[in-house]
Amino acid sequence: MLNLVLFGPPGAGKGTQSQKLIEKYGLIHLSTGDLLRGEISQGTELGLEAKKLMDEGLLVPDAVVIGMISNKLDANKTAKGFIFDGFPRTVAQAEALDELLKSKQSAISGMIALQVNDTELEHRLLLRGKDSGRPDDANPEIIRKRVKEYNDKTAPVAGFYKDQHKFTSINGMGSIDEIFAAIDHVIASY
Ligand code: B4P
Repeated sequence: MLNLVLFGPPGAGKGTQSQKLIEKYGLIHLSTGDLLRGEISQGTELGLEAKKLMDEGLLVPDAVVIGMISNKLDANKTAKGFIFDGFPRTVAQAEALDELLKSKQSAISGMIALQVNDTELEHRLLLRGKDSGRPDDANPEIIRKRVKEYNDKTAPVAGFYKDQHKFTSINGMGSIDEIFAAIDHVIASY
């Protein structure tokens, strides 16, 4: 199985590159951001709780996202592999993912990190906020809070995969196709 973790700060292009990877490799896309927004749009209790945190630029509790991913893995037992987009976002989530995959005789193939500077991140997210309707994209203060959450809680997840020799970093600035070519090159090395 090809199991990829796409990593990077908010707006780094994880969702954008995931779409291209799905087309090429036929993997199942698991975006915890999309799953949470799905819960919000259905008005579930989980969605109502998550919305308060997401609108403020904060992470939702580990147990919530780990439960969602576990359900999705169970629902896709015959998949060729998965793209984990926006998950794991804490070391506790990374440990839980390893355990979940191990129980299915599988493992992460590698983490690919997209490096983008803070000015470009803010620019991309504010641009998307103009028509996405996402409250967390509309306000520079919330965007900065999301980047801070990333630096405080998510950046250490890179170390978890470095220790397993599964970490590769690429330049996330440039055209979408250039970045995809760099990701593809990494996948070819697995
Ligand atoms: P996510 O939905 O994961 O979103 P993201 O980090 O904002 O975006 P991504 O990196 O996917 O950027 P995209 O490709 O869309 O998270 C939202 C929130 O959900 C979090 O803040 C948190 O509250 C919660 N959450 C999600 N997962 C969680 C977890 N595991 N644990 C706890 N909480 C969790 O690109 C952004 C923009 O840039 C787009 O407009 C795109 O068109 C543009 N773009 C992309 N590539 C470009 C390029 N090369 N050049 C120019 N623009 C580009």
